[in-house]
Amino acid sequence: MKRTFFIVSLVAVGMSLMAQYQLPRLDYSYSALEPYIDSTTMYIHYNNHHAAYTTNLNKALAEFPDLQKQPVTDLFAQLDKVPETIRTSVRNNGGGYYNHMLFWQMLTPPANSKMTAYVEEVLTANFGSVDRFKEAFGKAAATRFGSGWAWLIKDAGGKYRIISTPNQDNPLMSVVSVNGTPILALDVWEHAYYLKYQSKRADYVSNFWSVVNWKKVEELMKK
Ligand code: MN3
Repeated sequence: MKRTFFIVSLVAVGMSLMAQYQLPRLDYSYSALEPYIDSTTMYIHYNNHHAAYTTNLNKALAEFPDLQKQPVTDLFAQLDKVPETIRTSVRNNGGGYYNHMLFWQMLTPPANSKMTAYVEEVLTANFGSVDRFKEAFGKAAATRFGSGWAWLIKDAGGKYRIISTPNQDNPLMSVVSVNGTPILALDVWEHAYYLKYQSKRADYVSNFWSVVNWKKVEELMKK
């Protein structure tokens, strides 16, 4: 009995050492984004959805130690080089792992969500005004059919653009037509808002502006 337990423990430790990707720590509590994003949604989104993408990414890569060693963003950039048997899983679960990691960092409690002068300047220069930026981003989020993400990205030429992607695709992926560095992301999967907003995605999108971590946005703009 004891011996079996010991072996099982060793296998468990071995598996967790092999697993490269881990659910990142949240910098705030599940209830910190209330009333705009509710506590139950945050709990389920993080512990069920994000955790599942992370576990499944590790599973997909388990038999490919060379790929495990590469940053997942390198795999996104060359998805066609990822073995066909795991390509879809790396795209969906790798995307899910990475996109949510970014998303949590781009959110902050409402009291901290204050736009910085630098971000205001960049958005005004690129989109005419902050309101016009929000309108265009909101439209990308509202009109993404089915599940996906809205993004503010900085392309290779340094130009800021708003795009949306289906499923867990992101602007770093070779399969996505417009590439760039993610600056701001919004999850518009129903799992991100349905408990509180039901079918009113537009209300979720407009409330998102109350919990954006603009300091993080500035940091990403300056990278
Ligand atoms: Mn999600």
